[in-house]
Amino acid sequence: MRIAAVTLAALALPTVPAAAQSSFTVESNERTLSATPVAAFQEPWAMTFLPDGALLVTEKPGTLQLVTQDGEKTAVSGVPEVAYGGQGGLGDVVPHPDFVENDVVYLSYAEPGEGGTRGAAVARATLARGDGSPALENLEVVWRQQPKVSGSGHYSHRLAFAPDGEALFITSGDRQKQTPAQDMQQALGKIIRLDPDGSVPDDNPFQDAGELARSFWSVGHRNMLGIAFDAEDRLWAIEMGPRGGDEINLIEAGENYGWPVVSNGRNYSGADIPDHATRPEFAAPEASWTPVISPAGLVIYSGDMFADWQGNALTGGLSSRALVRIDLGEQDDGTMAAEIERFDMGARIREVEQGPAGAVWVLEDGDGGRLLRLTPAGAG
Ligand SMILES: [Ca+2]
Ligand SMILES: [Ca+2]
Repeated sequence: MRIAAVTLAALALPTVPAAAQSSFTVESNERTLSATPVAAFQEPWAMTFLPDGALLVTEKPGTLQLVTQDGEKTAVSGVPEVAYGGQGGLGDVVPHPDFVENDVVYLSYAEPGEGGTRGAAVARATLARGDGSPALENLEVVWRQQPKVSGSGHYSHRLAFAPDGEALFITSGDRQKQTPAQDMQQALGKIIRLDPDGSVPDDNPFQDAGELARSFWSVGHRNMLGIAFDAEDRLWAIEMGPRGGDEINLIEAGENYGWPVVSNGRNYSGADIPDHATRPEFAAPEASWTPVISPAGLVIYSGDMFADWQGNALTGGLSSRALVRIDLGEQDDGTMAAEIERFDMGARIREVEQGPAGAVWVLEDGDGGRLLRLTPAGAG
């Protein structure tokens, strides 16, 4: 008991950042950015800015960190137990649209089931910060991925609120089982739309395909590690393909995005999968990548610091060790997206956010992954 008490006390103490690491530069083929290390984490997975400029950063093994813009970290108590392993653990974090009034945040995580099965879950809780020992209170699970299955991959479990704050969108990956993405009796390989309290809206598109399907917004997805609304209220999701065929999709209610029937990539076995163009009944990606970038994190930029990026999507690249900028306007080929710039980050990038004053913040992947603030080189 005494050891546990000491551990809790240590967790609650702010961790003063080590001597600030010096900035370095990262480059695309057209510009140079200054990258300032702010803090380092144990397998960071996602982050979000709170309205006052503080950050919440998730660490996959199960720790939620409250972080100042100077990199001072304090672990938040009250995080649910997570099924850590493979791609699973603590996942995304987003504030409720009315966070200023209610201090509510939403978290996703992998949770264990019976017989070694696992599934993603989403919970909401009040973030109490008053006394310097931040805690999640009144935690309530609002969604569970059904069914729980074996394995520990492709949870997806990325979160986004509709711009009006009236709906929560959850990416629910195919759990590496593939065919459930086309099965209306399983929530795998779907984008889910719920009321903020977890109830199912009666204007979701699949009202007559079974009780579970009433929660689906779109189907036929693989592993979506980014979801975001743009300034025109369009919903975008970015999805890892197999060997080739990463996708960014414009998400419409009731659409089928084709996985695993079609993909612009091929299976890891080398077996071909028919391309999207062969089956026009499935919604085709607005852009796809072969070789893959392994996209992780998605934000639509709206700041002033990089004024010419407004309306562009930014995604992190894992295998590509990159920050990728994507134009979301009509392209010559009739699609609505195209990569326009790629920064060599020299590390797998797990997450990207727009921070105060329009700086771009990214999280490196893995143990010791750094939080970096990106600004124009020479702008200080
Ligand atoms: Ca985020
Ligand atoms: Ca697809």
